[in-house]
Formats: sequence, structure tokens, C-alpha cells
Amino acid sequence: MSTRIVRIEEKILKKNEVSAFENRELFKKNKVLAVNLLSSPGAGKTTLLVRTAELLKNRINLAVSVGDLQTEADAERIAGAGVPVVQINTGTACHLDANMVQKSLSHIPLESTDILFIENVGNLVCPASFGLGEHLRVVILSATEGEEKPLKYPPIFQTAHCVCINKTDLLPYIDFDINKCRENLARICPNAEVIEFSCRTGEGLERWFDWLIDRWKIVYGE
Ligand SMILES: Nc1nc2c(ncn2[C@@H]2O[C@H](COP(=O)(O)OP(=O)(O)O)[C@@H](O)[C@H]2O)c(=O)[nH]1
Ligand SMILES: [Mg+2]
Repeated sequence: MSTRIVRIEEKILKKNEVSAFENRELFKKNKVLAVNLLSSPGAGKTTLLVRTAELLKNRINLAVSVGDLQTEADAERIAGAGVPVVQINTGTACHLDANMVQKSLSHIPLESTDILFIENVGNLVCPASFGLGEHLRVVILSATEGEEKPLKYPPIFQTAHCVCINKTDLLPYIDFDINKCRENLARICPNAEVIEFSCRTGEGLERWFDWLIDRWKIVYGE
């Protein structure tokens, strides 16, 4: 019985890899840098995208595919910031897969997009196993979640190029030990960039913008 389960999982992941490869080719062709944005629910993915769209959209062309089980709520928030956005409703699925993303791409003006953000379904487990053809994985950890999360959910942090610690405005009011969190991240994902900010006050966001634009330049040049 257990052998069969493994085989089915392998098959699903193999199919995903094919779609992820096709997405990657499409991104390359259109010079799009694709960023898979991951976190638990409520860490601040949509808020970060709204902030990023408001502050960067005049410097670089952004677009967003956003995944949620139901509702268009996040897409509406992001559209309010004036960038192209498409909502993917996954129904009962706890993660986006490459095929769902591929279907959403026909609604995105890829030829005029520099950075495509893919807001994944809020979950620190399942999305880690499904590549979407992205160039970068960014994990947001909010201060209210606790500094031990990288130790409890290593796979998602181990595949991250960047870990953002959000909600730093709340640090004076909660027990979150940011130094311990930095130590835990250094143990679990020593090569990931760690950026701390508050989407509420905007403090620290400049480093995020600079890191993002530098990554685009590294992949596609000036
Ligand atoms: N205090 C504080 N709240 C934040 C910050 N960023 C996001 N939030 C709030 O956290 C909640 C969840 O944010 P949202 O962007 O919807 O998270 P998502 O589920 O990861 O997309 C909302 O009420 C936001 O206003 C922050 O930097 N500081
Ligand atoms: Mg959201």
C-alpha cells in the first residue's frame, strides 16, 4: 500500500515538473523574473505586494498571480495598487501547482512584465514541494508567528532565496526574539538573504526593493 502511495506522489510531482519547465521557458522568452511568495496565512504576502506595487510600479513593470482556496479578495486589494493581477482559486488544494500558474499566465501581459509575483496559498508545508518554474522563492515569516518556525518547517526555509521577517513594528509588544530567529535561519538556510521590515510603517522595505531589483538585473541585465 505504501509503495503505491509513493508512486502516485512521484507521478504528480513529475507532471508538475513538466509544467514548471514550460513556465520557466515562457518566463525566459518574455524576460520575466518570477518570484514565488510563500508564508503561513496572514504573514503579510498580500500587504507586501500592495506596498511593492505602490512603490515600485513606476520603476519596473510588475504583475501578480495570486492563489487562494476561494474569494477574489487578495486580487482586488492588489489591483487597487494599479498592477495587472489574476486570482487563482484552488478549491480545496493547499498549494499552487505549476499547471494552475500556467493557466493564469494567459491573463498576464507577460511581454510587458519585468517581475511576476506568484502569491502562493498560505501554508508552510505543501507549497515547498511544488516548483512553479520560478526563479526565486521568498518566504515571509511574521514576528507574531514565533522564532522557532524555521526549525519546525525546515523544507520551505531551506529552498528560500530570501526570508523576510515582517511586522517588526510589533516587536516592542510581543515576545518574539529576533536574534534567536536570525540564529535559527542561519542554521536552517545559511545562504538565504534575510530582510527585516514592517509593511505597516514601511521601515526596512528599501532593502527589499533593492534586493529584488538587483536580482532582476542579475538574471536579465540592464
Ligand atoms: N502590525 C502589522 N500588521 C501587518 C503587517 N503586514 C501585514 N499586516 C497585517 O496582517 C494581516 C494579514 O496580512 P495579509 O497581507 O493579508 O497576509 P497574507 O495572508 O500572507 O496575504 C492584515 O491584517 C495586515 O494588515 C505589518 O508589517 N505590521
Ligand atoms: Mg494574501
